[in-house]
Amino acid sequence: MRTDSAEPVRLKDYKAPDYLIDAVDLDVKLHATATRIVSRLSIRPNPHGRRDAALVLDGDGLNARRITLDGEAIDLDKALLSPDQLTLAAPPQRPFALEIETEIDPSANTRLMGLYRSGSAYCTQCEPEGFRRITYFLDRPDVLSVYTVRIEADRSEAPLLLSNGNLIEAGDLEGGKRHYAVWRDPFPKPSYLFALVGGDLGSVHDEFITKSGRKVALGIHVEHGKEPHAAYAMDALKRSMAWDETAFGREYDLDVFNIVAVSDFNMGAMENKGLNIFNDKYVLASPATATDADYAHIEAVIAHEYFHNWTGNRITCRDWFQLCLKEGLTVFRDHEFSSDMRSRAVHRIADVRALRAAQFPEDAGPLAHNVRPETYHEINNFYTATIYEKGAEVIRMLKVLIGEAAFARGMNLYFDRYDGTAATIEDFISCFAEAANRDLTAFSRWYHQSGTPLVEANGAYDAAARTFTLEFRQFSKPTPGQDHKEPFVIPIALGLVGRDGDLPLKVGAQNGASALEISRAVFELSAPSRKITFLDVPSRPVPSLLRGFSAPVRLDYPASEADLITLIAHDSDSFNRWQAAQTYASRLLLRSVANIRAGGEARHDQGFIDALGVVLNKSSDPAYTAQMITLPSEADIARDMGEDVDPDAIHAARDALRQAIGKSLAAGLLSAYARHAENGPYSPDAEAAGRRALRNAALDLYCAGEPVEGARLAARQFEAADTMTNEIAALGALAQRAGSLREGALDTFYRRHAAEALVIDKWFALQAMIPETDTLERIQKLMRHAAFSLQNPNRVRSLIGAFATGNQTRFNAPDGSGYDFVAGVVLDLDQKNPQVAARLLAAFKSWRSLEAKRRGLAEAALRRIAAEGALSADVKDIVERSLG
Ligand code: 0A1
Ligand code: ZN
Repeated sequence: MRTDSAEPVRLKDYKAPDYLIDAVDLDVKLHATATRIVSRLSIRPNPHGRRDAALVLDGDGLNARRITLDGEAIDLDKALLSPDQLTLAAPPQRPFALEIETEIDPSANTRLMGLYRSGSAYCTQCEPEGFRRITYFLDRPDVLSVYTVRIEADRSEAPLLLSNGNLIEAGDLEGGKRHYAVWRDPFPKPSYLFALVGGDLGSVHDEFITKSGRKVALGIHVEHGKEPHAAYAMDALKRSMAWDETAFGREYDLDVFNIVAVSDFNMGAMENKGLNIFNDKYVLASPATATDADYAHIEAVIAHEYFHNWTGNRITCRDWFQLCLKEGLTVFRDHEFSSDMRSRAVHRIADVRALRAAQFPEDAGPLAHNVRPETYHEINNFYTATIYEKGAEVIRMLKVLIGEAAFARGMNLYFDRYDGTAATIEDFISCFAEAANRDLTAFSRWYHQSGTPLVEANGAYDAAARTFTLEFRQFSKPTPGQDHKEPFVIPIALGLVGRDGDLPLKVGAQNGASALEISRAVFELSAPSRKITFLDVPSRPVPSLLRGFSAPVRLDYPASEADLITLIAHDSDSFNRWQAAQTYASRLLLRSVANIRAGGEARHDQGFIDALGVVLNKSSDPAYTAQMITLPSEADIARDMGEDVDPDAIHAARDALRQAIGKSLAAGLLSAYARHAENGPYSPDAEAAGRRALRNAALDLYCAGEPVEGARLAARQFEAADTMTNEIAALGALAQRAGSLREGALDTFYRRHAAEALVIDKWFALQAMIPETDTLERIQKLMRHAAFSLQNPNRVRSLIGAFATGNQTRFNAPDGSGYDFVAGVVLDLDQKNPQVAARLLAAFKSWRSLEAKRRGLAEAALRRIAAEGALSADVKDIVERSLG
């Protein structure tokens, strides 16, 4: 196993490569246990590198059988060769050809990096450092090469042979028993974008005509029999291609675009040039097997990988410190796409919920890191919510600050100037500075400083002067390695809400603020504190701050409960109407938590419940209403507490509020449930999905308030459901209460769907999240279930991942049993798949914010892992940073 080197990789040590590899010819003979790879590299000294430097190629567990330099064999005993490196001490200082033959065992590759098998298919995953598990190479993103790939295999085992680019030749061998295909990708690319697939898969074909009239053959390749389940992905792909042409002016550039879905994949999907490889969870969908959320994820991930063709592939990253250059930007682009395809308001709420759930805790704990990190031990561990989601938020802020037109000019400049190169964040930002004619140095701190800033705001109304003054202060706590922070540039979109809606914003040159500082209703907080005074304000307004969540910060404004009710009812900004309801609920819940911990009861607040009742009855946009009536999650409340977190008290407080809402609004919930019944054939579109979302959110609350009646309703829905959305929602409602109804429904669900692995993942996850004391025992039993396997990342995530991240009370069980269990699985899994093990371990990221007893138990579990002798680099990095 590759273990950690003591020294981290540092951004400041970046040096251009000493050699370049212009062309790579790969000859791959697929074999289950002994795949032969002959790699012919056209190498030349880099004019920008050091002369006479040694050539050091990366490997990872390799074994070279033969090496030649310009046709001359190199004595393997004399070459500086190890499984992890191939060194030519004095390579020619002119172009030369190096040929290397390696043999690898894809069936033994349980790390799912490099060439591995998923079922009987062969596939690859090379980002970030998987290519070196196939052959020795300069496995770094700033070495761009043109690849020609010949693949040979038994026809019966692998009738389908794919690689990047366009197919240039194919044919039979040995009378048709074997065959081969040659693929050529004319676009120079880094090794992490290389891909190869061989297998017996079912294919769906379509085509797309680009805006300049070029025909692109589209193929999606899935397990035989699942072809109809690829239709939605194909539709999403065509919409993505069209959208990138209109929204960003980006056209597809090859004659073919292939997507392959596999069931064993460490992440969501991978953007290999012209040959995206997907976790099948993000391709396969049918109404009976996929929820509306699954459809939305498929649309988003298909788009994300496709959009990488420009942001990631045509313009790639100079080094892995620049990961957010492609990931943050591509997430920004896929968010925009989904917002255009669906309701922008609802989408924004979902994105912010996800950001706060995954990124805020990361930024507040020991794993906090910059959007553009400066050191790493293991790059696999930097595919994080900070790089992806916060990276996207930073770009969104940039757009808010400089405006749409300058932003579009900056993007075009970036595409024009950096196409075909491996770029940096500085390159990217320079395009917007130029386009907007503005110094973005201070703004760039978002890339260089970690942690979520807190913005405190206060408002004062002066009735005599008819002015309203807002004062903002920003605070940033120290994060690992960063004790002091410079102020961030925080765009605060805002409005003042009066009795009849938004008031006009008039700003005077007072208190150091000038009219210029608020353009397009966006206030730029770029200093530790600033004031702004609004003029001609007829009566005390309610400020609506951080509209649309214009910056990834925590906002603290002492709005009264009456103010929050005003915002819920009248704010023109749909995000802030939702935010006001969340803020109200969160305050209420935090007070309940304090009461419960002091031996008292949960708090009751009819004013809040009535406000929700009004929202529910008005309900012109069901998807939005569903978001409005969904309370902050237990993890949200824990995050709002920040420290001394007691998950049991949080659960009790939230449960009590759900019960109170369910009881008090029972009639309204039932009526919303009835009004939003299915009214036609299934469609996954946002409108129909929104109706189901509201109906199921209403069912959930109704079950909390009226458990007996609710269970009856849920059971009826469970029996009658012909969509997975309705079926799993009913099962979730039934799972709220222990007893034979729940167990019977779980059995029925398993029998109905035993053949559908992705649905069985849901069955595992739902049980893992039951907040009851015997859940851990249930999970241990499920780990022995025939359908469970530690080898399959989706299974691990569905059972163990769902427990560690979706079951706050049981993962954080007061006796430490949840921590011990997850730590044990991490250690087992580390032997097979370190990357997935390390991700699971990151569930401990908020351990320091727990109350003292749990904190001690979580720390002990982490220390036990740290004390293990043979940890992978991945797990070692996470455990050391977690304890650091
Ligand atoms: N670039 C992919 C994500 C990805 C990253 C690493 C992987 O394996 C270690 C796989 C996929 C994306 O952003 O979609
Ligand atoms: Zn990506």
